[in-house]
Amino acid sequence: MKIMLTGFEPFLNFEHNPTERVIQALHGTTRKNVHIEGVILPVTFDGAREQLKQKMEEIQPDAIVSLGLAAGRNQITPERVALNVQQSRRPDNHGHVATGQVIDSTGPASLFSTLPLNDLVEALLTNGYPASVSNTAGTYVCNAVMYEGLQYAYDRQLFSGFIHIPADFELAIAHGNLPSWNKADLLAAVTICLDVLIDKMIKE
Ligand code: PCA
Repeated sequence: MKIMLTGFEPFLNFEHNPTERVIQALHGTTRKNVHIEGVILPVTFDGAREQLKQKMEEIQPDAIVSLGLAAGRNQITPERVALNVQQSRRPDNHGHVATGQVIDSTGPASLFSTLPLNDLVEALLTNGYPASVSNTAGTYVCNAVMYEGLQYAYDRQLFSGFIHIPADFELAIAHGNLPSWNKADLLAAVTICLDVLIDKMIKE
């Protein structure tokens, strides 16, 4: 079995994206016979969804886990819901500003994550990591990627969803006022989430 694990390139004034480093560490690894395929997506509304679609077709994953930086959050936050809308005053990496367009005019208004959200949070807390389910993934590029992944997953009845992670120390120092974790703990927390998911996949 395969999990497609996606992260993002840097965006806005963040000089790197901690999700990229997590993906680099986990790409190509195997846990309990489940292979992790890492993919780094561009932070552009159209490009990210297009590349996700291409990679899903190419990899044919059994589950999709997407990661994004939520600068300002101090916990690992699995997201509950993706909205069928793009809206942000902050430009994407192509300078595009979204003003409330739907992502898919034929799609539902929202899609719920199919990841085992409560199990993820419980496992993180048990291991001493602050975590909670988030009820909004925003309406920037992360939400669009989550929506696209869920459309693919609903058709095929797969586990799919999005997990936001906090900034790392370097970003916090550069920014001056952000909650942050060290890189090893960000990686360990994502690995815990993958292990919870893998156990569910094996049982199914
Ligand atoms: N976080 C942004 C986009 C890329 C990322 O890592 C978001 O939360 O939408």
